[in-house]
Amino acid sequence: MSFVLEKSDRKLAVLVDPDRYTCGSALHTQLRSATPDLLLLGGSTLLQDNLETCIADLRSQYSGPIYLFPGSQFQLSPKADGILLISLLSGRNSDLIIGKHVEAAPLIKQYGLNTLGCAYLLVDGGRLSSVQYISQTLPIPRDKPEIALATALAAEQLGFATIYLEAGSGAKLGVPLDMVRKISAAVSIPIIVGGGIRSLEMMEKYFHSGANMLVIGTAIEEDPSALTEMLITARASAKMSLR
Ligand code: 1GP
Repeated sequence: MSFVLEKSDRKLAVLVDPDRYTCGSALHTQLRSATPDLLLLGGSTLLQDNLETCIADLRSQYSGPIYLFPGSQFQLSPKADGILLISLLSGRNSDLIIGKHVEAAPLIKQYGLNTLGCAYLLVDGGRLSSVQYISQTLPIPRDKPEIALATALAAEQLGFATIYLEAGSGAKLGVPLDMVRKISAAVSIPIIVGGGIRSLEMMEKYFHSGANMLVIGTAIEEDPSALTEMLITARASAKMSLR
């Protein structure tokens, strides 16, 4: 099952970190009645070899697409529907812009995974993030929307399918709204925003600023029942955007 994101969409993806996921947990139960548009699976590190167990467990409850969101080339599986193929375009670590992708490409092809090419822009989220530490790259400063905008324009010109504005999991401060607004207005490819999104109000503001999909991990990990209200907010924002 492939996943498509359009510029008119207002979707919600839930990020599941395999290291922090327990089979049959509250989130597993919650997914039976609350169906996000996409499940993303991955993390900056992978301490346990349980990727496939997680996919099987999630799939028993969830009928939507499950995409890998890999922190490394070790987080690949033929059991997923696809892969969010991120290129860390805000950094200058060539391995994470194209190197790892070349290493993984034959396996992705062999596994028959759907791919969604994504320019990944790390933005300062007010604290040192795992992505920043592991990738050894500098995030885009919060008060420099022009750098984020120029990088987003380059991503569009290079032919990326989507742009992911990432403040880092557990960010103190999410991606600035003004940055989302400026980029969304300037590019015609869809925008994904994630990192530090914890409230319905914040979700609404991001959607209103032009985000096409929000990725939420920590808040749902801490309280899986929050997913129901978050989905209602996403669906309401989708209806508003169509008006
Ligand atoms: C991280 O954007 C995601 O890649 C999710 O962040 O865990 O803060 O929701 P949170």
